[in-house]
Amino acid sequence: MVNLDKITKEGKALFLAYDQGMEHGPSDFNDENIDPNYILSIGLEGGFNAIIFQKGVAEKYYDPVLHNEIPLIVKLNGKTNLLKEEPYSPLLATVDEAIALGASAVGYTIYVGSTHEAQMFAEFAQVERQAHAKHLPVVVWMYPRGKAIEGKDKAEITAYAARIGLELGADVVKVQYPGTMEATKQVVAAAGKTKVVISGGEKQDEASFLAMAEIVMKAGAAGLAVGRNIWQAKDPLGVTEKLKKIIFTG
Ligand code: FBP
Repeated sequence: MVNLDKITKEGKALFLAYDQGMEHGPSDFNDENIDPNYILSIGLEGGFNAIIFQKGVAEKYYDPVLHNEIPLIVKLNGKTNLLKEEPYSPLLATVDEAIALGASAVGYTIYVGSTHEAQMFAEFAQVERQAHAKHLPVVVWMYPRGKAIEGKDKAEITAYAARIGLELGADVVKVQYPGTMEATKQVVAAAGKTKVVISGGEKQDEASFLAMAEIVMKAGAAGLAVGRNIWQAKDPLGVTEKLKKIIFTG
């Protein structure tokens, strides 16, 4: 098994996600958080276990020497939210490019249930093979999407998605909050030895966001990978401190 020490602390993790510039566009940003340097400063001061960038942002902003206290996860695929067809997120960067940028892990999104699922499985399999050959951990975003998912039970389909992460060889599976503690327990059980991190989702009020974090940690998740609920917050470091208490000290 690949060593996850660089991107976890005692088996737990808090990642700072910042690939929304591609996924959602600048509508997610304000004058401050549009600047990747602002996100890096939150990542460093907040003591996050890793920061998630697309290749282009990593290339221009992440300096492996200057920023060595915050490990980098390079997101290898991505897409916009402009096309409304069945989602496909193509591979945009290689494992070797991520390593050259100083990555401590790589990330890839699979839209489970999309008509393009098979293509994403095949691409991910390559990524997993190449990353593991170089002892690099692999984080997979498992997001059920597309017509085939309509009407499916959220808890069940999220657990299914998490299980696929295990079956495909991911070290960490990132899923959206399935809605309840029971559902999160099912997700964690399905993922087995693959660690589960829950994504933050759209910005919500701090109390509800932290309540969700408590539920998922009690259900056995390894942590969270959060973007908007941190860097859209008025006091990102304040939320981070509270979140770290929940994740690391319980
Ligand atoms: P947030 O915490 O901001 O939700 O980020 C998590 C994340 O998975 C990002 O890595 C990604 O850009 C985004 O959510 C994808 O969101 P969507 O649900 O719109 O596909």
